[in-house]
Amino acid sequence: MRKVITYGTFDLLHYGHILLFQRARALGDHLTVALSTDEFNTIKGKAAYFPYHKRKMMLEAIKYVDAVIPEHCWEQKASDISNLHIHTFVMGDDWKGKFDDLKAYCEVIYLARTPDISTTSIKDSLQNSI
Ligand code: C2G
Repeated sequence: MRKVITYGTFDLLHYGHILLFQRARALGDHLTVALSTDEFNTIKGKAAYFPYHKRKMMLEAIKYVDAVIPEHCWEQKASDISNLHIHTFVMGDDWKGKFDDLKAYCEVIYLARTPDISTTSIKDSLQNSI
């Protein structure tokens, strides 16, 4: 079984996230999403609108997602890849080059971000519509 993994906060789930999952899943037979915990989001300087358990529940409802694990820190990727026998690590290309060190463990693929949509743009447009 060819396993794929990707990492992120996935707050205010939108079609850009879904298109990432769809393309990542198509690279193998199984997709694991490592979902940033609320505590790790604080380290990332992000405050998710939805708490971890709600973001997890939504991801688990997506047909392209086979498993959701917590992302507690930046440094867990190599051990996740080894422990879960991952073949391919995928991120959107805003991260291009940032995780090339993982090529020692698995295939590393950066997929083009979906243009014109982001959690931040959703928050900003809602803020401006008040
Ligand atoms: N993404 C995308 N297209 C968009 C928006 C996001 O392809 N329009 C992708 C991003 O490139 C990323 C993933 O969706 O690969 C998740 O994005 P975020 O939830 O913003 O995650 P991020 O804060 O980048 O956290 O250790 C890695 C970090 O956890 C990544």
